Amino acid sequence: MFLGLDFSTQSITVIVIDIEKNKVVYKRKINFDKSLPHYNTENGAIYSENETVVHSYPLMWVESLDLLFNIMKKSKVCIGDIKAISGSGQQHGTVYLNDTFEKVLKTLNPVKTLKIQLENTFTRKTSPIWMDSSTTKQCEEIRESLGGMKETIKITGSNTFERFSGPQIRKFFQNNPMQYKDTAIIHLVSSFMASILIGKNAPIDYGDGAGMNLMNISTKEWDSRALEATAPNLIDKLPSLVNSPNIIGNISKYFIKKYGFSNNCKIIAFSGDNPNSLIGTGLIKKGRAAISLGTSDTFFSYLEQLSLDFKGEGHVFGAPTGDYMSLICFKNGSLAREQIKNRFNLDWNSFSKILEETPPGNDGKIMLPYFFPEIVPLVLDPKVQRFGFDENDIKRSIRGIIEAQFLSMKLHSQWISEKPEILYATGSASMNKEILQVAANIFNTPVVQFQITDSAALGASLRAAKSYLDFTKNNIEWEELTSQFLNIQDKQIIHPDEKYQMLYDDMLTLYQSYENYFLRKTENPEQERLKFIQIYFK
Ligand code: XUL
Repeated sequence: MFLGLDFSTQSITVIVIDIEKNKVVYKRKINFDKSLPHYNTENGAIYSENETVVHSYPLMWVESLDLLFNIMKKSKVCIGDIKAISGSGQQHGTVYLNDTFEKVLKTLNPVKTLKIQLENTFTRKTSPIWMDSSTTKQCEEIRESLGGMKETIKITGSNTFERFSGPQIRKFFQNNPMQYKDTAIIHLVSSFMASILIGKNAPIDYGDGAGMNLMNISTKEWDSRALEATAPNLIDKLPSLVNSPNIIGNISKYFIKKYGFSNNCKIIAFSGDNPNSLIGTGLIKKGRAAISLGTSDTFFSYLEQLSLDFKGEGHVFGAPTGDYMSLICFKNGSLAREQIKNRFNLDWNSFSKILEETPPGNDGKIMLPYFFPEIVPLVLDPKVQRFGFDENDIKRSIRGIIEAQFLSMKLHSQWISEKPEILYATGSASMNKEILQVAANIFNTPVVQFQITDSAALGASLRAAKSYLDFTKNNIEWEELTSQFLNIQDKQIIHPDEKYQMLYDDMLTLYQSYENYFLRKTENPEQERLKFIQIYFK
């Protein structure tokens, strides 16, 4: 049996797989807001008055791990049979620790909680997370020092982004120089949680390391120019980098004594939620891409070759297979869909029903869905834009937001040269067939609906299995392993409706014009919209 953990924005999930039975034998999720209400988080985050600043509590993630394993201990799962564990963390978030952290980890007492023992090891009580967009100044400074956007992309695989760890670390160094000085080590969410499991500082893997603007995307080493541009003495405060399949240690005594894990249970490097989801959705071959409809919506694909987006919107990360992956992150995902659902007091069923009843192309009504600051395209001052309808129009609002989300995704993924032949859908909204039908029509590509929505946790468990099997010389191919858990049935494939192909191609151009109009102050495309209505709706 192999265990996968996912520390996501809103919850922690555990999945245990049995690879002899090809089955998920245990799954459990803990929602931070509900189960750990004393942290007072909203969807797992703390928002400050300045809405660009979004943090969370690393101590809450620590506490959730004890809570989860306590629940699991009472289940039927035989914890002692788990051979290896890997994990996943929301990407980019940074955890700042003092020099007692590692000492405390090495001497953890199983009679006490992790929370009590670790609460004094932080130099910063809260961690900036991926939703934070408060580092525009630092992004500009780092980009400048690296010689501009193109050089930055060439070196780190991405332009500087507000949520990326490097700019966040720079902001902390500038605003809190003393606390920065007192920081002995800076972890990512993934390497922080892995450290707790192995009882010492864990390395960062190439998948999550690429989301920092600090790792050289070609050599996969810390890049001295990027480090220097970010903060002084940073090299002394960063963990080492490792290949994602590496075994980074055995589970620490705390977990053996407290929960009954085996002495030999191996820990495989943790990675970001997106690299884990790449495996959890079976994206291990050219032509496979996924849309993950979670708190954020992401579009990601396996890449056989390193290819970069010199327009600066997309990212390239290391893939757990040793290759690369592309990723584009849209912040107005589930939380934006929920804004519409809640505004009209709907449940998801009635939301879907209305979506199904409205015409593709939305009678030529367009929405730009910037409920929150957006990452792609960059919108720091959010405002929802509606063209041809108003906010009380329930039908137009529902179709408007879903079409906008997928049109934007298609528009901003055009730089990826390895074109998707099939899209795999994951995340909570992927349960909704009507939403996926819109995606299939806009991309003009079949969309596969997965029953497993927790692809990051599943991916982590599969990564644990693969590394362990390779380590014990029972080598297995990725395709063989993943296909056992992802057997796709015909009824789960949603095919594009050919009759809307031209309509959506034209609507993509129209959507782009509206984006340019709003963001780049180009000419008002109202005439173009009226022409579109004339062609398709008159
Ligand atoms: C990816 C990103 C998000 C987080 C949280 O770049 O910012 O997808 O990983 O899911």
